[in-house]
Amino acid sequence: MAAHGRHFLVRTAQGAALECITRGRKQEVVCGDRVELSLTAQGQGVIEKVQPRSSLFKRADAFRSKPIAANVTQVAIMVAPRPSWSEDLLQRCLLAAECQHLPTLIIANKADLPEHPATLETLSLYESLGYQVISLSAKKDIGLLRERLQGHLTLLAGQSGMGKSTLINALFPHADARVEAFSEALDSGRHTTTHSRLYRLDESSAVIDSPGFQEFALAHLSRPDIEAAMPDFRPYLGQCRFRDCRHDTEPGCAIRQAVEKGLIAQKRLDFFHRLVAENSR
Ligand SMILES: Nc1nc2c(ncn2[C@@H]2O[C@H](COP(=O)(O)OP(=O)(O)O)[C@@H](O)[C@H]2O)c(=O)[nH]1
Ligand SMILES: [Mg+2]
Ligand SMILES: [Zn+2]
Repeated sequence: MAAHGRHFLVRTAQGAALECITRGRKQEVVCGDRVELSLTAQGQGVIEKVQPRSSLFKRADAFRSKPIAANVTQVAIMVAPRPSWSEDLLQRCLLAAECQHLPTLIIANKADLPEHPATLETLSLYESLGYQVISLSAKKDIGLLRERLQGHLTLLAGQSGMGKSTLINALFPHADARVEAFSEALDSGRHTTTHSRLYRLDESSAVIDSPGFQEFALAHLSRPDIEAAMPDFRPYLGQCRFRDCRHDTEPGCAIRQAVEKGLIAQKRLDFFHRLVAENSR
């Protein structure tokens, strides 16, 4: 239910919340994991084993992998006009979800602000790629979102300040007091969420609130991984003259031709080149 460093809160089969630790440093446990426990004499839980995962949403820099949530079945990415949101970060989250074959939902929050239409305008490109956009105001009305969460373990991702915690509060006004206390101890008085935390809607639906991030490296992805995770590139893959085409200055590049014809947005090709350059440093 909650993960912070080596401290965890685990919901047991009986529905109780148990404070747990892991045995070794090597063992990586993240929010959403299903685990096997043992109890110490003091009644504390020790995580012995992590069950195989159906998905692992993660980022990674050149040095280490940073898992964010396990077993999620969809990723909701929240953006909002104030503070300004990063289109580059949105694209990275969408790509990370595609790599795990996870459906996504883009939540355009703060619909009450006058800059909201401009946000929707920017998001129309992603809608045209097949990504779903839901427009709402977490402060006023979460609209149809609740039904979109049914039957899913949803990861709520986004930069800090977008309104993730506000949405969580609207969805879960009666959070478990014991879990809250544990969570507050982890955040140690800070106003921002510093750890991931799972909130249960019902037996088959839950949402994981993750700490906001300002960067999202995807160093574990190769050029073919990145290409395959871009739905607008897919129809043209394998059609370039050279099999190892970088879609840069090579003659007979099907991707570049699609950009010239307006079938792929220039900023998507720029995004692709940015990621590939980062990963080959
Ligand atoms: N105008 C407006 N402000 C919002 C809305 N949702 C959240 N906020 C504000 O945005 C700020 C950041 O919200 P928070 O939930 O802490 O964002 P988080 O960092 O993503 O968890 C707070 O001041 C919220 O009151 C909304 O729908 N409309
Ligand atoms: Mg927050
Ligand atoms: Zn090419």
